[in-house]
Amino acid sequence: MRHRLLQTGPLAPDLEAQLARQYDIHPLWKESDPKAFLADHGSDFVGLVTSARHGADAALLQAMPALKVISSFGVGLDAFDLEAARVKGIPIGYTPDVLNDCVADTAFALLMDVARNVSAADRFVRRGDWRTQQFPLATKVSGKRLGILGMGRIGRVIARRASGFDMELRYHNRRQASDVPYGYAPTLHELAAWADFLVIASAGGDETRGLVSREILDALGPKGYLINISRGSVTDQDALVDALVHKRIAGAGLDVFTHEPEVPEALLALDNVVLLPHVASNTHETRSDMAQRVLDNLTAFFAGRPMISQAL
Ligand code: 8YV
Repeated sequence: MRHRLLQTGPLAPDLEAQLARQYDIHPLWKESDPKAFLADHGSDFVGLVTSARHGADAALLQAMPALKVISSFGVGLDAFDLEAARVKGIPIGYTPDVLNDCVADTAFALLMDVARNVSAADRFVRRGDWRTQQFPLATKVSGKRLGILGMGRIGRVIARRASGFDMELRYHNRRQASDVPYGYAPTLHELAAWADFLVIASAGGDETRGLVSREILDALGPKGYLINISRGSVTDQDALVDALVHKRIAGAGLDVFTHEPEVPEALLALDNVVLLPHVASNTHETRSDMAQRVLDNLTAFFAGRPMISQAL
């Protein structure tokens, strides 16, 4: 008998095909009234397949009394009610590590782009402005100071990339990490005041909400750049927009926003901002590795083994 799983939202076609081969899986988002469906059938499912984007809230967990396991596509856990899952003793499989390289690469793509005006220069050429104008000077990256908020798995890979650019590096984290050689800034304010580039690589969720506030942006200052490949929630987005519009910081490279896919209108007109549609992990290679981890976590759980990457 195949295990019955519930799926919260669409996933890559290959992953969906694999899941359908191995499990009796039901697409919740295709139901016209998902709440009513859960009330009638929630107890049929032993597993939940979801993603960092869709997560699982307390209401969903409550509606699935037979639930034994969650397998999530993505590393972020901010869309999960972790306490509700913990109380119910439901382990959450997720996909850390396999996306570190691509997310770190994207941090550097944004950093290089916003400092050297790559996207803005591309727009300049396409508009035909090269024929009549000189493109303005940009900001040097090599040898500059890189501050990283969050020295976790992804922060560490960003730090390694920085050595190729001969950058000076410091970080701020809840706790100082004993196993990295970089300077520790005891406060985020200190880090921002020191850095030329501040990269947000911390987790999202309540613990980091609004950490990059107006005061932090002002500490970063008119020559400083902010890069965010984590979650929009880590910044006070209104304060960030205000700082960018009034040039109280030099620029920003943003892969994430507070209410995706909404992007503040004021940012669209700014040449000192690079905007990406939350694509840091979106490469064929990494998405395939993440999909495999979703499957491997489930296989391990149903074989009675610990999942490969288990958050709870
Ligand atoms: C995904 C992410 O794009 O893994 C995460 O936490 O934010 C991204 O890799 C996406 O959230 C998957 O749903």
